[in-house]
Amino acid sequence: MAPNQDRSMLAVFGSLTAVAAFLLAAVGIIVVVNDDGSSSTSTAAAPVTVTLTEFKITPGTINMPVGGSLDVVNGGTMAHNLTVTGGPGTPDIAAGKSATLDLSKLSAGTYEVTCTIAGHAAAGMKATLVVGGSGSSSSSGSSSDMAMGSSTEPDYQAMDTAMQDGAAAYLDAFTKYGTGVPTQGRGNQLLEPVAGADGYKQINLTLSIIDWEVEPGKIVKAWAYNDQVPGPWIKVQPGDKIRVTLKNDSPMGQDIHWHGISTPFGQDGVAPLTQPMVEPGQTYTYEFTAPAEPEMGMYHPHNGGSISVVNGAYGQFQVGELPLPDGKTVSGNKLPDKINITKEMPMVLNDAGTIGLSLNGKAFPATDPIVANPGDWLKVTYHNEGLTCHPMHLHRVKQLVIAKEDWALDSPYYVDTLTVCPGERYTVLINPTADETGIWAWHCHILTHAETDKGLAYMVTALVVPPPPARGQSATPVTG
Ligand SMILES: [Cu+2]
Repeated sequence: MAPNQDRSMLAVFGSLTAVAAFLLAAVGIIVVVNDDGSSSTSTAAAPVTVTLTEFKITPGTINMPVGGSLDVVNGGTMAHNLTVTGGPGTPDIAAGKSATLDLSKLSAGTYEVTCTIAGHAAAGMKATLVVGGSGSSSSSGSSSDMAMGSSTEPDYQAMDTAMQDGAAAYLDAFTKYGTGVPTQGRGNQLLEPVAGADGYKQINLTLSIIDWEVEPGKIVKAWAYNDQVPGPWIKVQPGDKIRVTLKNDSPMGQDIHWHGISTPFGQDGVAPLTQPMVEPGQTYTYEFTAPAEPEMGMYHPHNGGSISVVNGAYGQFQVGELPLPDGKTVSGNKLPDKINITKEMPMVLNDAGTIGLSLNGKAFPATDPIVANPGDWLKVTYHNEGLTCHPMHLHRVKQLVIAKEDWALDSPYYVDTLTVCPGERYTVLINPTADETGIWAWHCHILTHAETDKGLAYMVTALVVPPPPARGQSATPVTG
C-alpha cells in the first residue's frame, strides 16, 4: 500500500465506479460452449436458471413454460432454497451448489417464490414466477443491483454522475454538520447506569417496532431497544450488580441474550431454555453480577432473533475496558508506554431484515464520518449482528487488532482489511499520523455491500483526519 496522499475520497469513488463498470461488462454477454468446442449465444428456454445470492433472487421475474423446471444455483456465501409459496421447493442448497426444481405440476399463472430460511425473504429474497406467459426466457425484473446481470446496456455515464453526486452530498453534509447526510434517529447512545440505594445499577430496555430512517427518506419498521438502532450502548464495570428490566412492546415473545458476557445460566436469556418467554406486553427482570474481568459483548433477543435482530434489536454491552497493548512492539513499531484513547465507539454491522446493509443502523450517505486527529488513538469495536461476513477495509490508515471478543491478544497485529463474521467482535485501535491526513473511505469490501448503480451505498463511512489535503489530480485523462 504505497502512500498516496493525493488520493482523495472522490478519486477512490471513481475507481470503485471503474470496478463496477468492469463487473457490468463482464455479465452482459452469455455464451454457450457446445460439446464440439464451438460457441453460440443462448436462446434455449428450459431449464431456466435462477441464481440465489445474499439476499436476492435473480432474475426478479422468472418466466417458464408450462411443464418446465428450474435450475437453481446458489451463487451466494450461505445456504439458500427456492420455494414456491404454497407449493414445491428445493431443499436448502449449500453455497456453490445447485439443484433442479421440477415445476411440471404447476398450471399457468403467476406465483411468488422465496427463500424460506428465516429472515431471507424479508431481506430481499423474493421473486415472481410466471408460468406459461408470453416470455420464453427469463429476464431481469426489479433488480437494479449492478452485479446481478441485465439484458440492456448499462448507462455508465449516469452511474458516474450518480456516484459523484452522492459523494458530493456526503462531503457537503460533513462540512456543514460534521455528520453524514442527516436522518432521524441515532443509535448507540451511551447508557452508563449509576448504582441505586440497593447497590444495583438499574437498566431499563423497552423493545418495540418503530419507524427508523436508515438512509435519507428510507423509513423502515425497525425492532428497536429504547427507540434506537443500535440500542443503547450499555457500559458497566467489572463486579457491578446489574438489574435489567425488559418491557416487551413487540408482537412476539422476547428474552435478552447477553452475547459474550459471562452470566449465570438462569440469566443467559434463552427462552424457554433458561427462562420463561416474556410475552407481548409483559415485563421481565434480569439480575446478575458483572464478570470480574473486562468483557466486550452485545445484547439481542435469542427467541425470534432471525427476525428481530436483523431488524435492529441489538446493542453493545461492555464490561469495563479491555487492556491495551501499552509498550508492545508490533511489526517493528513500538507502541507508547501509555496509550491514551481519545475516542471509542461501537461499529455494528448488519446486512439483512428491514435495516439491511448498514453500519450502526444507517446506510451511506447517512453513516457518520469518524474524525481522528493525527496522534489520536481511536478505539473501535466491530460487532456483526447480520447474516454474513464483512471484510471491513480502511484506506491508508492501518487498524491495530488488539482483541477478539473478550480476550486481549498477546500479539496484536496490523490489518487494512478485517473480516468480521456473524456473532464476532473485534476491537481495533486507529492512530493516524501527520502524513495521513485525508478523508479515507472505510467500507465493507464486498463491493455490492458498498455500491449500487446509484453510487456509494450501504456499508460505507469515512475516517476523517484533519486537515484533508486538496483533492489530487494525479490521474491524467488519456484520450484517443
Ligand atoms: Cu459486507
